[in-house]
Amino acid sequence: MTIKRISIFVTLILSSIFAVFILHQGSNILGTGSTSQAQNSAIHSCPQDMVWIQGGSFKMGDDEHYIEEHSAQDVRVDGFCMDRHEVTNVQFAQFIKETGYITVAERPLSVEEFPQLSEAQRAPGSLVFVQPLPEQPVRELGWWHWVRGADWRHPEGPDTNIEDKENYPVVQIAYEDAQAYAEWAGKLLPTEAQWEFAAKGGLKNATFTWGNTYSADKANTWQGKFPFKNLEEDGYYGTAPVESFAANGYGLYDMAGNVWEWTVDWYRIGHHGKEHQVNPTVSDSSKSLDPREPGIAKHVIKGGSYLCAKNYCSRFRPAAREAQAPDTGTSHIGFRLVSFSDSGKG
Ligand SMILES: [Ca+2]
Ligand SMILES: [Ca+2]
Repeated sequence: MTIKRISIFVTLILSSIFAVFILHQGSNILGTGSTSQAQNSAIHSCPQDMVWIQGGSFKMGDDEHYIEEHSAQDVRVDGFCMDRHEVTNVQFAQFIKETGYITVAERPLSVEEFPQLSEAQRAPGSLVFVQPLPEQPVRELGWWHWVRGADWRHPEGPDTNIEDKENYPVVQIAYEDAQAYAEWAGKLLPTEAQWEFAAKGGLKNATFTWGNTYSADKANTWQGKFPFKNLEEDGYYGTAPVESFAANGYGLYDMAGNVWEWTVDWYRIGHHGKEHQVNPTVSDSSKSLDPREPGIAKHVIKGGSYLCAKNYCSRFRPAAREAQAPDTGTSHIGFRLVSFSDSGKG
């Protein structure tokens, strides 16, 4: 395992330090309804399975939750098309079929870069969530296991597969894998601002994509005490097929939970400096700073996943964010794309 790939452990350990979850009340619906959204998508000729997100001003970030979301800033984004759902296994398989692309998790570590490691230690693999037994003492983040042979076709390890999971979100995707797919599809990874604006679905001052009250019926998250007890009240232990839960006000599915989603933005704590910007983004990797691992530039991921519980990593909110090293895919990170034209592949 590389130092970078190890970084997820430290990231997730320290993220729990900020695990304070405060619900607040009050919301206003500002956005258009689903009918006008569909009309907008037609007017703007979004590619198949994408919806037009009419841009606008919004409050990016949240002053009432984790510190990395502070301070909320007034920003604006221009309109764009966005994938209605997370990129699925069947979509990713088409990309692989046409290009022969080999994902990061499928590649052995290079001898040149890691001469100190044995051939076995350089074998391809990725990080997989393994639920500890209730009676089993477990250190923080001890539920993440490096598994040889884990990749997008074998999300939990070599003995698993994606048979009959065509419409599940693809996982074990490193940042460059998502970028390669985007290039093939003629689309782009979203900025954090685009993603967050879209996730809100037109709701102003709402905690979640659907309102202010948590509900297991609204998104694929984790109910019960993480990591020991998954009550599956939402019907899913792990990932769910895309569009298993209701869309938000913009017609986008799983903008909360299911799998985390990559953005192009480099990660910093907070939103300082974005005030009144149009289409803000952090595009300079040298500006990336995760205080928990200051030597590693990381991208922002959004939306939380099926592993996010109210007692741990409650980041199934539009404003929530986390840092992820570009070379590290896991069993709960995927992506979706944006576009500014109708030329992208469906
Ligand atoms: Ca679940
Ligand atoms: Ca998601």
